[in-house]
Amino acid sequence: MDAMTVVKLGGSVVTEKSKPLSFRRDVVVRLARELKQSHVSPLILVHGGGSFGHPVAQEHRIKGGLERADQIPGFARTVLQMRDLNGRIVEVANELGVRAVGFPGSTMFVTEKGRIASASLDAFLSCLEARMTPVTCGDAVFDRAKTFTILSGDQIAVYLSIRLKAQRLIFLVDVDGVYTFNPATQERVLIPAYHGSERLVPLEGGGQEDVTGGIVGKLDEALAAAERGIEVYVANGLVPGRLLDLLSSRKTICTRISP
Ligand code: IP8
Repeated sequence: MDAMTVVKLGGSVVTEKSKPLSFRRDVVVRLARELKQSHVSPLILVHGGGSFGHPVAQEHRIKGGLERADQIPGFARTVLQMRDLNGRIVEVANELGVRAVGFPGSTMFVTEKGRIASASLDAFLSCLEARMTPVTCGDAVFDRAKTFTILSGDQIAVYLSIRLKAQRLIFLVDVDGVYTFNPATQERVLIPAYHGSERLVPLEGGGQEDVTGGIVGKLDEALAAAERGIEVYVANGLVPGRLLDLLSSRKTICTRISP
């Protein structure tokens, strides 16, 4: 198999985070078009929860695990809503000519204390071998210690990138990349390269309702991939052309994560 590309579509890109269950169809159409135009293959897509995942997960305190039986319908609802979002993304991708097949995270991953402990990748790998594009997502999943929890799409994207020896991992978010402070002006500055020690400005959309840690969680995960030699980028998925630039190895506005 040729060098693998993994693209994580942030929840703040594929949904409007402030409005419950609001799918950004127009954005997903454009991103699918850029994917198609790039001819990149093999390709894995991972997406986040946005307004389909985080509010319901927070309402039922799914991340902390099973404490009371009345959380169970909330767990099931989170899984259902993520399937709904996954289905919509897969549908749009196919409309635009990307041969995508959905594998929601809850169907593949079991965690232990929130970290991936096992992955059933048989069908997922068959999908790649058939030159199709598997689309998975952050999800409510079963957990060996807590019964259930929330697994972020970021952790999944890094796990798959490392396990399948991806060449590139691109995180699409709703800002231009990673920002730090300029202490002199107190202004935020986009950093072209993040090495793990810079002081960050948390800017990714929403923030508080994000049950999986927002930009800081993302960067912790991303560094683990970069440390294994994978090219890792954080770029704005809401600006047309940035994804296509990265996929075409063209210079673009983004942050490269490198240890
Ligand atoms: O948005 C979390 O995935 P993320 C998914 O990638 C849920 O952190 C269900 C909240």
